[in-house]
Amino acid sequence: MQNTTTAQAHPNIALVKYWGKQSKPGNLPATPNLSITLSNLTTTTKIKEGKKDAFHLNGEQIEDAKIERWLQTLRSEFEVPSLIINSDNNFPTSAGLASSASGFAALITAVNAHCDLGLNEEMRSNWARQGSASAARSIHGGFVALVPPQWEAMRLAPSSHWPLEVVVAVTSRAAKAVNSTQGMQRSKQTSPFYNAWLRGAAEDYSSAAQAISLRDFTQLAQVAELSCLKMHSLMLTSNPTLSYWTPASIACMDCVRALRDQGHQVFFTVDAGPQIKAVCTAESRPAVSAALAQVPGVLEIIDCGLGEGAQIIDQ
Ligand code: 2P0
Repeated sequence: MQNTTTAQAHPNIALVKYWGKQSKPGNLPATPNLSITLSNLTTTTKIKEGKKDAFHLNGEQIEDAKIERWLQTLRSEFEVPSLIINSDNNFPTSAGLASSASGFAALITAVNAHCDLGLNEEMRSNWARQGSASAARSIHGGFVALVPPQWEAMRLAPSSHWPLEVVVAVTSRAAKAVNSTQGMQRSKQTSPFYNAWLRGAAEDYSSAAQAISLRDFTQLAQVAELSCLKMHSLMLTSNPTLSYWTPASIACMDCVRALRDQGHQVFFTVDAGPQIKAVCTAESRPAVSAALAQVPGVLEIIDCGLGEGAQIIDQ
């Protein structure tokens, strides 16, 4: 075993959303979902052995029940010593930028290498999913699907297949009040639209997968925006309501629609937070970045390409 092992992973953005879990164990999504892995936004996780487990996030030691439970489950199958984990994000944490996705993907990748667990990509994806379902997708780069029956993420296509770009408009850096796990549970229990959401997901997934395979931007834009807005309808109709948007989030969506009316290839997606992700072609990216930067309330613009999967960078 080595002294320190460092892994990196990128967040991913779902184009067909996951919002709701199956009742069985294993942290299994209720619906098929599909994402793109980003570049530029990065989680770097270093691990080494210690006398007891300790977790530092962005330089501060914190207690994280999710990570503790996850380590306990991992230790029920493997010999894993006490670990000092240092995880740093170069982007806002817990603010709808999928820091738990890149976090668990980097963590299982680091632990696997450090403790020589012998996990292949499918197995790492399986373990990442048990920490956070969206993390299963960040094991891979490019276009990624998380689908039944295995619920281990698989790469649909590499980044080179269709080098889309993503402009992230940050409208708030505050951590969200209700985390995704609690939010999903609330939506499942209380939203009158939950069953309709389940019924529509397979069709949305197939349509998005086909659009990616054909590089059909118009079809992908239509299905991805619809999946996003259906998910936010579930959120808004949960009781108590889950309202993740700021006024600037809505203004950014209008801005993206206006850009599309001007002929740009761009669509938006929004996760459990107030940031807008505008997915676009390389040709439209400068206009999209410039227009979103002008929207009142936008604090920062982050331009990303499509990124690679989780990997060891130092051991
Ligand atoms: C997604 N999100 O598909 C959706 C869209 C947020 C909105 O997956 O309970 O942190 O840890 O499995 O993976 C965020 O949920 O939830 C998420 P858990 P996770 O990207």
